[in-house]
Amino acid sequence: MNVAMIGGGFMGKAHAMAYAAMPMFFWPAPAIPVRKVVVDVTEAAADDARDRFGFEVSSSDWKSVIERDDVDVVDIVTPNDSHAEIAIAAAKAGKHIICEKPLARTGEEARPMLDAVREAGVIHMVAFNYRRTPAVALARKFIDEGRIGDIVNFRGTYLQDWSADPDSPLSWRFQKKVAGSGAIGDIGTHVLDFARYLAGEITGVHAVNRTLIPDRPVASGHLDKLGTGGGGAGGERGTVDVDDETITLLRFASGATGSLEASRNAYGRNNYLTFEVHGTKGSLVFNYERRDELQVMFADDPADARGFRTIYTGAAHPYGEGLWPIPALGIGYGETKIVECYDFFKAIVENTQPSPNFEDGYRISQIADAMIRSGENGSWVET
Ligand code: 4PW
Repeated sequence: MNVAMIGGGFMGKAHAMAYAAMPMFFWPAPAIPVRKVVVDVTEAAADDARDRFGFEVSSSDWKSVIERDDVDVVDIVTPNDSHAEIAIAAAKAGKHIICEKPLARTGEEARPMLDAVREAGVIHMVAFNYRRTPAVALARKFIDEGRIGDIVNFRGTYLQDWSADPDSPLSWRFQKKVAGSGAIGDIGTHVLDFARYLAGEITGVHAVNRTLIPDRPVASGHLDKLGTGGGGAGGERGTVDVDDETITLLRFASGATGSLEASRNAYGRNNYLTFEVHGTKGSLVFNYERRDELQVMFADDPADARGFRTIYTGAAHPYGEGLWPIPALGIGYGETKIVECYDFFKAIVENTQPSPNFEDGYRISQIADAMIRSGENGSWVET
């Protein structure tokens, strides 16, 4: 199945690796992803991505690429401001689509993307990859089996420090016209995906949002300087017009309550994506920085054995048939993208919509919008 990947940066590397590796892990593969065309902002950048990521051809013209008869799948790996235009055009061209998260800068921008894929009848996915960590899928399995009873609370975090230094570059992630929002849309949406996947639909939010670092050194070049640390002191600085942290209360349709924290100002927290789910019969705890592990507590354990214990995921757990055979051999970021790729191509072959898809992406963008409104008016906002 021929793939056109639009964008060749940090996430382009992750997606390209997944296309190459997926059949090695899940065999026979539902389909073989062919790295057909890679698109970047200039011919030189596209040629470099072609050679580095193993695509057959390169282009700097995404509009002509998505019309090619030899392209089956369009993979949108560009900054947020171009997701909608590319996705709507790809849907009209009848291509199946995977789009990096967040789906769009706002719910209003996401809605026509959902309408377009529904109208075209294509398969669509939004790349909230972390739910495909086997330990996270195991948590969902235990919840579905009733092992922790009815969910009472969800609390999630996504704390990072790659841009906690005020002299780290002004990534597009800090510019509203490109990103739409800051920590809320870039990392808070991952927590929203966990929350909806594990605890169900969200009906209300009450947010406190902040921009701790009001300006940053202007970055050069088209590639995002994500994670390059400081060093920009003394040069031209640009305004940060989005949030860099949020603490939000959540209400769920089920009656459960919860909280979400997302911050770029958390020195010492590298990729601290966590959840803790409490139910009427037990609890589940996950920390992406220890992603082979799921902490479980089942209240129906014998009284003298009741407490958290650690499950290390392996062959007996979700996706274990394709990943590494021995528990705790190590799930990496790459494996979450490989699993995501497997589920996407399996959905295409079986003609069934995967999750999360553009409907999930639209809902999450709506909830993110509500978090921003709540932060502005200081009250609960229904979603
Ligand atoms: O979704 C991505 C996260 O997994 C973000 O866009 C950047 O990479 C920042 O954190 C990680």
